[in-house]
Amino acid sequence: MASAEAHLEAEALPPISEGDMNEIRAAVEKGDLTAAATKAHEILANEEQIQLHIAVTGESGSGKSSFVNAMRGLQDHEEGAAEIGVTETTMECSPYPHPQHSHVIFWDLPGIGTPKFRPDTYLKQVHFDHYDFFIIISSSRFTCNDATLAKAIQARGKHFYFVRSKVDQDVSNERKLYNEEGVLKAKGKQATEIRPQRYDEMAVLASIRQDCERNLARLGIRSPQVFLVCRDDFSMMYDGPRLLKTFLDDLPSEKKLSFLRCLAITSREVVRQKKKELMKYVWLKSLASCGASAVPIPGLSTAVDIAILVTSLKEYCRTFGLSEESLQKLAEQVNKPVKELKAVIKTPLHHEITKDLVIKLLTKSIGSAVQYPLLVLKVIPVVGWVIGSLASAAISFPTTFFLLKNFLSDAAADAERVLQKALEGTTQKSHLWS
Ligand SMILES: Nc1nc2c(ncn2[C@@H]2O[C@H](COP(=O)(O)OP(=O)(O)OP(=O)(O)O)[C@@H](O)[C@H]2O)c(=O)[nH]1
Ligand SMILES: [Mg+2]
Repeated sequence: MASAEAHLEAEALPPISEGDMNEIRAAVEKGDLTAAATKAHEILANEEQIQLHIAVTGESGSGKSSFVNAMRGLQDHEEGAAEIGVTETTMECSPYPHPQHSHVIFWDLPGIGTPKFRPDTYLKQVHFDHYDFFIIISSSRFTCNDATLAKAIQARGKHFYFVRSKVDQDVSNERKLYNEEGVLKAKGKQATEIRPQRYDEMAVLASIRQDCERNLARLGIRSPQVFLVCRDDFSMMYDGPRLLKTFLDDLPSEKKLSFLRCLAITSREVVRQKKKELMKYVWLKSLASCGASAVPIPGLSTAVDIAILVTSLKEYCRTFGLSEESLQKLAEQVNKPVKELKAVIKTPLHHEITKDLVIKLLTKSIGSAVQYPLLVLKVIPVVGWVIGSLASAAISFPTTFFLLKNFLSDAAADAERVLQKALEGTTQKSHLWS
């Protein structure tokens, strides 16, 4: 476990209402720790119920279902994947919850502009209000239907994103015009005037992006932004990482954690963002664990609700891909023995989180709680100082606080090491969001 002191920087608050915060503060000031813990419980339970509905739309055959599968980390052939095909396949709005985080739901919508789904009635037919934001996909130039749809979404005050799919095909087609050394083969005036003499993938991508943006501007979309993706290695390649970051930046703060939970660990930045968001909830979890269900821990002078801690540690493992299933999947993806990935992990895996393990970790973190109680009060905003004045919480609160905080930091560090190991010796680079 990392030292307690190392992680003691002032914590940001989770996105909870002022009313909820005042209720907690008032309960603690009255010395009613049970009421404060019950409120913390309620806030956490509500957070877990937050759903995120993401609509994926666009013309028939543009790659919507493939995109939904990519976002859910599924190959097209895997169980539970959306049906894909070269003929029109998606005829109704189909929900696809993320396999590990079912509160994030991707909606595979039917293509716009087919006889059954006319542009003027489309948004009503697909129940517009249901979605948090829209992704409009095109595999070539965006059409008039796409632009009409974007304007209608914008007029109703929601975000939309233009995604240009199948960019791997364009890159591969363009590459064929160059020889193995990357020198342009085509000699015609047409080819040489519009292409550089040496192959340059970034230039190819920039030109597709500019073409899409120009075409959207012509259709009346102001300052359009287009993201180029392909379904394979979606979150690592082309504009995939930038697209995910943009979704995250645009989401209201109360929905960020839901989205972050389901992001694959593809960069150190993803790990950092997940950790940062989860950290905001640590003090609430600690508070909830001091509530009515807290029971004395044999051998420790503290009473704690162990079940909350078990659930929280399991959540950290799931969010950072530290489970047998996730590691196995990653090992297959990068073609490495799972043993190699596991060798860099220092924290217990998801299935190893038990009541006994938590009691062992509590014993360790009680040392930090005794050693740094004042620091805890300093870094936990709003309620820290009042909690410190309550005898019943004086030890259990900082003890669980340190346990959760340290486990979270260690799990994040493990996730970074696993990522590094997974990418070692491959040509794939971890993309940073920048
Ligand atoms: N090379 C390549 N092919 C893709 C990509 N995305 C989708 N495809 C292929 O494009 C075809 C259509 O993909 P779908 O995902 O079924 O398209 P859709 O928009 O859901 O189609 P409908 O449901 O009929 O409206 C399939 O053959 C996919 O394999 C991609 O990024 N790269
Ligand atoms: Mg489809």
